[in-house]
Amino acid sequence: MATSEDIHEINKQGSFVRQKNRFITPFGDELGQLPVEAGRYRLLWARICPWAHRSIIVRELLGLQDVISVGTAAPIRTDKGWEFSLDKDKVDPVLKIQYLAEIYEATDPEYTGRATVPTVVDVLTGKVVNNDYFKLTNYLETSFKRFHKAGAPDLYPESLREDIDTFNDMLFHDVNNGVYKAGFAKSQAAYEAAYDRLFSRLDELEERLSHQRYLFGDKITDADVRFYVTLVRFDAAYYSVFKVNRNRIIDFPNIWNYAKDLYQTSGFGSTTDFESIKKGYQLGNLENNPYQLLTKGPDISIWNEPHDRNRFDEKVGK
Ligand SMILES: N[C@@H](CCC(=O)N[C@@H](CS)C(=O)NCC(=O)O)C(=O)O
Repeated sequence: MATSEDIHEINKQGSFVRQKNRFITPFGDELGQLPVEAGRYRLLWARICPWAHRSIIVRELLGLQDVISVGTAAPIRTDKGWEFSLDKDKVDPVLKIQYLAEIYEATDPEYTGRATVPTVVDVLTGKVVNNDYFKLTNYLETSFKRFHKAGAPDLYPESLREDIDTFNDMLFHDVNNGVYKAGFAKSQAAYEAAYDRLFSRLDELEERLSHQRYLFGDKITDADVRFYVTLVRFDAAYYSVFKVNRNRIIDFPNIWNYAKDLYQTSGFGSTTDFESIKKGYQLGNLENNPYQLLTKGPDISIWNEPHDRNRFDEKVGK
């Protein structure tokens, strides 16, 4: 099993710094871009991973399941990294690899970074073409538009793109990655700074969601997908494992109902696996959990309880 030392870069102040993505060529129709074709790419993920979960949700919402195939690694990273041990003979049936690292090695033997999910592989060449988790959902929303199902939501409307980008940037630093900054901090000051920032952002978002159903009004956007993947991991993992315990998500009335609303929306709950999330975060780090105990709670059945977010529809007379 990997230790946190292998993978987490820490700066002089004891703060966690995330590695840069290596494969960042965009998808598109211009020269030098990755050609947008159906059946050409395979998206590799692990159910624990919030960065990968985003793309999986967007793929579902947009109806791209037959356009981009998916390979799923087991939730607990091994010493050799992500392993396709959920598959028959522990091998991804399409790429015929046991470990994700094998495809990075085959793509670039000089690559010294980590093999991370999400990873997009070109099945034609068997090479990694993109692991840009930050932009991947945007490519699915824009470059893959011609393959969207009829009636697919516009998750990245042109008129809102700038605002969504600014929001997503804040969300990344303070919330999505904020929980990791608190959890991986190696100094009290770095931990507290991340903790304070995270909860002050959550307080702001609680307020924002008190007067509209979703982050950008009455329709789901890319920003909601990004917020959801952190929310759904919070009480089951981050609250205890990353020590972000001022309060739980279920203690914020608006955020909690919003999270349930999304969970109960097709594509969100169906791709959420609490068992994998708990295992991945709680058992994935031997140093912090030497006896490998898995928490019995929290009760996840409450995610299916009714939410109150329809109240906004009534307001606009729908
Ligand atoms: N590629 C990004 C984000 C994706 C990411 O962190 N994925 C995690 C799982 S949630 C991963 O694959 N980690 C494997 C590793 O760190 O070796 C990064 O390296 O920071």
